[in-house]
Amino acid sequence: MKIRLLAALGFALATAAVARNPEFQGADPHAMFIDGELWVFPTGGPGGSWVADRFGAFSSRDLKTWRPRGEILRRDQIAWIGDDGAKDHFLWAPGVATRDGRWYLYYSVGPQNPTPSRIGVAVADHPQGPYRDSGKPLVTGFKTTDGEFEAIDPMVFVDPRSNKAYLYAGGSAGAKLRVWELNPDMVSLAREVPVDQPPEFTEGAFMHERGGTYYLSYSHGHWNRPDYSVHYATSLSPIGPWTYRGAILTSDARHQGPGHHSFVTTPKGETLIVYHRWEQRAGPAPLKGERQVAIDRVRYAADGTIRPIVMTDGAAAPTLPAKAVQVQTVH
Ligand code: FUB
Repeated sequence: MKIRLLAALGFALATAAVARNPEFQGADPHAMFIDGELWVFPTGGPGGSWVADRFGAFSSRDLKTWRPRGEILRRDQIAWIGDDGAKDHFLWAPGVATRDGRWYLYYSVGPQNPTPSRIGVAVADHPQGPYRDSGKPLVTGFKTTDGEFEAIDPMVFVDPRSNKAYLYAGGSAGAKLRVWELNPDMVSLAREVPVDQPPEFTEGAFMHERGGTYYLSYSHGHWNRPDYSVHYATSLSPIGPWTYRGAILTSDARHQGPGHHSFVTTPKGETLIVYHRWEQRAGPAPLKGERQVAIDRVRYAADGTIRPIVMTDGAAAPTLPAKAVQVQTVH
C-alpha cells in the first residue's frame, strides 16, 4: 500500500505542472484532441527537458495539468539522418496525423546549411508511440542560384470531404509554401499540388476546415523577433486559391512573437488556438529567453472570418470541464 501511495504521489507531482498561459516551455505546438484529451506535440518541452534530438508528447484533460507522455522519437532512431554527411542534425516542428487507426509523426530535420533540410515521417499504433521511422526522407529541400526551399514545418490535413491527405510544408529561408497529396499509406507522396504563395507567408502552415471554408493559417516574420505573428487566408478548397484575410495573432504589451500554431475544436465545439510566444514586453530583437506554449480562444464572426485573438494569462486562459481525476497506482 505504501508503494501504491508513493507512486500515486509521484504521478500527481509529475502531472502537477500547473500553469495556465503559458502552459509550459516549448515551441511549434501541434495539438489535437484524442479521446477528449488535448495532446500537444511540440519542439522541446516543459522545463527545457526536451531538446532538439527527440520529440515528446504532453496531454491534458483540463488544460491545467499536463501529463508527459514520454519520449516518442529520438534522433538516433532515424537511420538515414547522417546520410547527407552533415555534422549536426536537429529535430523540430512536428506535425501529427491519424488514419485508419495508425498515427503518423511528420518532423523537420535541419539545419538547411550546409546540406538541405529534410522532412521525415514515423508511424505508430498509438499517439504516444513508439513511432518507427519510415526509412527515408519524405521531402528534401534545396538551395540553388534559382531559389531555395527549406523542407521544414510539416502539417498534414485529411480533407473530410474528399478524404485526401495533404502535406503542407516550407518556411524560413525561401519562405515558400509547398503542398503535396499523400498516398493512402501516408508515408509517400502521390503528387505535388501547385499552389499560389499566400501573402505574408513565412512558415508554420496549418489547415483547418469549418462549414465548407478552408482556413490556411501561417506564421509571418522572424521567429525570434516581435514581428512574428499569425496570418490567414481562406479558400473553398484545401489547395487554394487563397483569399488573404490578414493577421489574427500579433505581439501585444505583455507577449512577443506569437506563432507556429494549430487550431483545435474542443469536445464542446469551441475552437482554440495552441501556439508559442515569448513572455516579455516589447524590446529589441532578438527576443530573449525561451518560447512558451499558450492556448487561447478563437472567435469567428458571422461571415466566417476570424476575429483578432486576445492572448490571455493565468486563470483567464481557456480550460476544459473537470472530469474525475484518475490516480495511477502500481500493481
Ligand atoms: O522551432 C523552429 C522554427 O521556428 C520552426 O520551424 C518555425 O516555424 C519557427 O517556429
